[in-house]
Amino acid sequence: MAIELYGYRYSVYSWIARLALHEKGKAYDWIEVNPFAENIPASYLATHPFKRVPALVHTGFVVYETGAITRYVDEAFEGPKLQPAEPRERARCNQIMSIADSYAYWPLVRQVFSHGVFRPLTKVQADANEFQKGLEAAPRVLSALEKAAGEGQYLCGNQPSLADIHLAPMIGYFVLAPEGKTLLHKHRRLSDWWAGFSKRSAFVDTTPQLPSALP
Ligand SMILES: N[C@@H](CCC(=O)N[C@@H](CS)C(=O)NCC(=O)O)C(=O)O
Repeated sequence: MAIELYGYRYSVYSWIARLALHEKGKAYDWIEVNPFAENIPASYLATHPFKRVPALVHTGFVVYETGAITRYVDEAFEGPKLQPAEPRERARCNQIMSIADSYAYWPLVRQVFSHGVFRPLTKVQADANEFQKGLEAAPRVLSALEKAAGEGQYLCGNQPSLADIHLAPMIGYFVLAPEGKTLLHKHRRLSDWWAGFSKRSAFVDTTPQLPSALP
């Protein structure tokens, strides 16, 4: 059963979708789409009317929105279960995914990583004010995640779940800024989780290769 994943190599949400497929052990074809480009193919715009990535196509079934994709991957295919069955653990898993989308993505990725790491690397004008705003917003997000995380090896117990898969790429980009790493290390649970999860082969294998610094 062919799976096609449309994504952009540096996109954190595409990374989440790839990570879910790797954790599930499902092979897929990768189709590169840069959502920031001006010439996005019309066929992709028909697939994703909001011009974002990723989108997944599985034997004619199209799904976009990363949480919907990863839940579909978990529920449609054989492999390790990536969502807790127990209602409270499952609610916690969904809560962490939603915190990541609603409160972590913008400051951690679009402000700290983009303006502190990616733009300087690619010689695109960075805004120090945006970077600072991200650093100021991050502690509240990290404290909330620290509180939501359980005491198991992973965020929701002792098995990896979609909560880990949703949050880890965002933290992965955030800690590339030394200031981000310092803030993460103020949180014991999150630091311990990060030290373990970031070594998983699915995570290492899907980590985007950032462009090397341009002269
Ligand atoms: N709600 C979407 C968000 C996806 C998203 O924002 N993707 C970013 C890349 S990480 C994107 O396509 N950005 C293009 C833009 O902002 O124009 C999801 O869950 O998939």
